[in-house]
Amino acid sequence: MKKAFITGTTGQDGSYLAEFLLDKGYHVYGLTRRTSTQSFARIKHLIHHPKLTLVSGDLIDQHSLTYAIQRIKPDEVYNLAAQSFVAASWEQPVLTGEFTALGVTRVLEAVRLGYPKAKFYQASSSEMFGKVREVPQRETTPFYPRSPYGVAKVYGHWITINYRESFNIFAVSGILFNHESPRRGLEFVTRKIANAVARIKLGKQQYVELGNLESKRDWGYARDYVKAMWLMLQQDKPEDYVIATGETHSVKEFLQLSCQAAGINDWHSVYKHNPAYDRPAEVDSLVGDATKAKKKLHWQPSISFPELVKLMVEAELKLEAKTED
Ligand code: NAP
Ligand code: G4F
Repeated sequence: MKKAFITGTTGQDGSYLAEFLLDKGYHVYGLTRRTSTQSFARIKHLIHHPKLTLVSGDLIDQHSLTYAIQRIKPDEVYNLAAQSFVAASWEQPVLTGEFTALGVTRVLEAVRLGYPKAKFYQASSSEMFGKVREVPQRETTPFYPRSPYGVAKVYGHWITINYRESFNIFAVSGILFNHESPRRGLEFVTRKIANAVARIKLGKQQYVELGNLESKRDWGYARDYVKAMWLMLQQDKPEDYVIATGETHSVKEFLQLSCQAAGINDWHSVYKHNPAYDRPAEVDSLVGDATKAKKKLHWQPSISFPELVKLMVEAELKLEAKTED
């Protein structure tokens, strides 16, 4: 039986990846950090699974990581944990650097010292392309990060490559473009819109306050993207891959389609601009070229942009209909 160690198990991607690997018969060890209230909402349906073991630790605590990997001897390590909210990275730049940048080195050190045979996956991000140098962005496109988060991810990306080249560790970096789902945190724009639109439809809220409606993202479905992570670790050679849909859409389009899916005729009537959500430096437009992943991993997205929006709005309508404020 294969063993996988996931950091960030309680997050959007970690929860889908845990499900995916458990379905494949893996024993999954999920790192969780100690908090005064538990953050298990996304994995509550898996908690009693006989092949899921939760392991206590933190990206900031080297010993907890090294000890876990030494003990578990995992075949695969997925480093998904991070301070992942771009807007918060200007408010907490040092913490973002600690978790999102140095945290990667700590997990790599844990692999190097604890079990160097483990294959390692790093959750890199299209946010590294920032002020884009090329359209569409591919594996060879130079980076120009625009936030402390993006800068931290560039560090994580290069330290992964460095451990591959220095210590011969099977370490890969997946450069994933935005991927969304009903499990997305409420602070991210897609879930924020889907949830607000559902609440407006049900009479629980009047409007949604947003920042820049013109920025564009290459939005895919999170379930598809965790499969790509696994595929990268099943290859003979460790290589880095871009994972994206190849389509870009604006925040405005997301809002329009969400209103349509909820049966709200005029999106202008439910929207207000709030400059508090504008960013000190914006990533205006991202669109990825996943040709390499399609050729070598035989990976492709399973749903379209309108299907993703509909899926998210329908999930919020269900959720909000059964939740009281
Ligand atoms: P997410 O929902 O915000 O999950 C982040 C996870 O990291 C949570 O489980 C969180 O634990 C954990 N975490 C944060 N700080 C930690 C620490 N110090 N020690 C241990 N665990 C810690 O993020 P996601 O959307 O699933 O993304 C997964 C990874 O992919 C992240 O690295 C993100 O930066 C990257 N990424 C995401 C996207 C995207 O579109 N989703 C695109 C490219 C790259 P708690 O539950 O305790 O907070
Ligand atoms: O949903 P967002 O916060 O995601 P962002 O910044 O693209 O980051 C996400 O994707 C990255 C991959 O490219 C990941 F690495 C990262 O971890 C995260 O998952 O914002 C998307 C866009 C931005 O341009 C933002 O300015 O939406 C714009 N936006 C407009 N109004 C808003 C809002 N974003 C948020 N969060 N909230 C708003 O009210």
